Amino acid sequence: MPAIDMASNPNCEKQHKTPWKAETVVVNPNGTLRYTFVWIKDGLPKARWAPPAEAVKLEQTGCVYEPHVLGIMEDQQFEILNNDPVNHNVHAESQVNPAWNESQPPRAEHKFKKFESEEVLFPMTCSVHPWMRSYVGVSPHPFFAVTGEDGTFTLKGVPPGTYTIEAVHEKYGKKEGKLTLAPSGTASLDFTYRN
Ligand SMILES: [Cu+2]
Repeated sequence: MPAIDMASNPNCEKQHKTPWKAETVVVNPNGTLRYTFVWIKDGLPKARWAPPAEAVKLEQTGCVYEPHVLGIMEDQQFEILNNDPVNHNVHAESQVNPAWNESQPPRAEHKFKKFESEEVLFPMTCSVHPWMRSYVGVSPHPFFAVTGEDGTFTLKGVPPGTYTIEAVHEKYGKKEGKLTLAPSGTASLDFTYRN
């Protein structure tokens, strides 16, 4: 996790007591990998899942995107906040969904966006601050998660079936696994990345 040099922008730098570290590869204390997007890639019955009413939020605080990796459903509200005293330029570098690049001044109105199409994963960057980077996974269904501080992921309410589960990490790429879930059952799957 190399430290990020924010000296070019003192208004960003002074918001951090210690230098902010890049979140590309975050290894948890138990040796697992954080910020890996995990989702059901294949095997679900043909159905349409309605997106939740709540928006998924992406915040800019101290010139850092938070969270670093997020999942959102197709057509779900995506809310972007600038909590900083500086101008940001939010750039969705999507390839399936239309890309956009819009400035967001300090204390500006929150931005509300939607992504219409499945796309796992693409970067959100900032054209002002080259170190700012977040990743978005757009899913047609609600069965996705991002690994956290213990490296686990949980997909709840999945109908019984046989599935292809995919893990996607921004640096180490994609891994696939198969999993069969019995009615009212649970199942587990491990992914291993080697440097
Ligand atoms: Cu920025």
